[in-house]
Amino acid sequence: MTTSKQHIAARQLVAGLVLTLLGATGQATDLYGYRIVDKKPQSRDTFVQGLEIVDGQLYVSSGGYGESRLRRFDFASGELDSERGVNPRVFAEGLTVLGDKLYLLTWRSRNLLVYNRADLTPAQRMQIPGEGWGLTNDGEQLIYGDGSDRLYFVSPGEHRITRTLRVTENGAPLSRLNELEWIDGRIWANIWQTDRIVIIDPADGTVEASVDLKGLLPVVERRSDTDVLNGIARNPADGGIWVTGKNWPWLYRIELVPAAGRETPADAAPATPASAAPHQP
Ligand SMILES: [Ca+2]
Repeated sequence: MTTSKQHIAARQLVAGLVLTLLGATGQATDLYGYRIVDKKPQSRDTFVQGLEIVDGQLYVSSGGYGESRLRRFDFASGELDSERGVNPRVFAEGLTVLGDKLYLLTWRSRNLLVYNRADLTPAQRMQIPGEGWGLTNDGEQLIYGDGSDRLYFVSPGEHRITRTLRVTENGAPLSRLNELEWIDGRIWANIWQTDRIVIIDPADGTVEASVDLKGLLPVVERRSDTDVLNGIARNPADGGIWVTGKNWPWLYRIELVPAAGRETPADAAPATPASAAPHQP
């Protein structure tokens, strides 16, 4: 065999192996783009860490030391319903509402803060072993991430981690999982410092789909403190999917559009241009 033929044969062998692996694991990721179908204004001082819509109300947590807060709005009108500051030594992260409680993660305080949903008064706190990033729930358990490729399921009644899920994309660990949303039996996750959302099978941690949101916030709308895409909320009333970013002026309602034949997810979604602001998850 000539050298060139050997190269071709080797390439065919590798391609065959890749196809075999994809076929065997069923991990060919579906790729999506997006279409904007609606938008609502958001205060530009909102360093979005948690976003959720429950019973017609939008819950937003905003991060920063000395600036962290929890806000609740009437989603239809956009009117502020309630606001609560957080201990200035705490950096607020993701939030979720489950039953009559609201849960708020902290970045490095090793605490999950629990509030009474009715009036947003503090109720109790749960310890977590490490950092806190994104938070959602599946109707029974809390699900949070710590910036790694792991998601933790927490029993709110027992105050303990019941399960750890390793998230993989095409067989490789996928880390920097940030804001989360439980949608139709799947976990949607922002990937920190990218314009990408992934859709995860909670049974085995496999990334089933990748959504490229590049260009969602127009360049002309960006300012020096505009930070990365972060925040996913499904409106249970109509199934609408809303996304936003840190210090973005808009919440966008999007629909997914299949992006067949696009480049690989890693190439398709480069990070949003870095802003002057320090980056925190
Ligand atoms: Ca969310």
